[in-house]
Amino acid sequence: MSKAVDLRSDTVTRPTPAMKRAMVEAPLGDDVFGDDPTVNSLERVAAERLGKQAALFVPSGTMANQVAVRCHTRPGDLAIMAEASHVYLYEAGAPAVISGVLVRLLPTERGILEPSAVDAAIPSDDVHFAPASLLCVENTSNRGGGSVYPLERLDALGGLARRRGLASHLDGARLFNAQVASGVRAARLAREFDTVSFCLSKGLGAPVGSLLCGPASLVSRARRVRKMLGGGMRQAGILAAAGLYALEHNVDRLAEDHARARQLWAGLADAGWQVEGEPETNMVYLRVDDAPALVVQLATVGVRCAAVDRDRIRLVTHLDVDDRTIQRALAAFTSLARVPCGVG
Ligand code: TLP
Repeated sequence: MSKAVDLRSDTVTRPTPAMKRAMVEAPLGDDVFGDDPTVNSLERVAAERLGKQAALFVPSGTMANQVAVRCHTRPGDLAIMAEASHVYLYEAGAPAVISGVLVRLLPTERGILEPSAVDAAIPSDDVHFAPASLLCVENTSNRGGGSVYPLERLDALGGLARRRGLASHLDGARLFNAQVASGVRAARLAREFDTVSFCLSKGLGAPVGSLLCGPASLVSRARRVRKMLGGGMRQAGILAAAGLYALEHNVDRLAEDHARARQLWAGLADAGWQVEGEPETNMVYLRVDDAPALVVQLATVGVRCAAVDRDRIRLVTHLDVDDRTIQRALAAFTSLARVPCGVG
């Protein structure tokens, strides 16, 4: 049987020969001493691309977010975010453990926070209440379907946080997908936020790494928190080189992933599957009767995907998916249509 089509996540991509060459050829040093030239250039380029003073290279999106939460809060503070947010749902309870913060979760439509709901969730300055010190926003929203925040909404949320005395962090794991989908540059999307993280190891196709970008003073505190968490890496330039390559070559091509997600969505809808809203970026969500059972069945016909709830599966397009693999995935779904686990 030919190789399975892997639509579990855009994290599954493997570096291309050209990216590997850039990694092998990168000048290296010891980044904990601050002298890895390739890490230093990646941090410079990332800060510039995101319109912030400085950036810190970290091993994962989770670490970027959690270092940000730690730098923006004190134990006992309240952090406000969407109930669908990765920082809360998929980071192993880190806000409680690493930062000792309470999390206030807000319901959303497709993961997009309402400024009025955020405003109403900020407690008054009263001795009974945990003081709110941080607002986290996720763009694109993963569980929201890969949805993209309208620029005005981002500006409103960042502005609201500032007015109410909260710091703001943008989880931009897929911010370049948002840039490509909206036509608004990442730096502009992040403008009203104090800090922004983005991942190299998702749609951009690098094997490892994320950046936390923000004011120089915060980034220098973040460097110490990264060390505390064991994220200080030595000849990390070998990884940073992949990131530099990704930023140079793999941003604009995200449009292809978005087009393929729409193609997959339309094909599944035509075949009678209960698809959620039309993809804005690289994710397709389906409602099904029994998601874990369907994932097992799909694996037997050569498609790997993720069950994100009992009744919901996610398919993600990425650098290692081409038009032919979309056709193969659609054929596999069709071969299963109108079986008990699917919704036919
Ligand atoms: N998301 C992963 C899983 O953890 C769910 C995926 O396959 O989508 N922020 C957002 C919005 C993310 O989607 C992710 C990864 C992260 C942060 C964390 O990145 P990593 O996996 O590098 O820690």
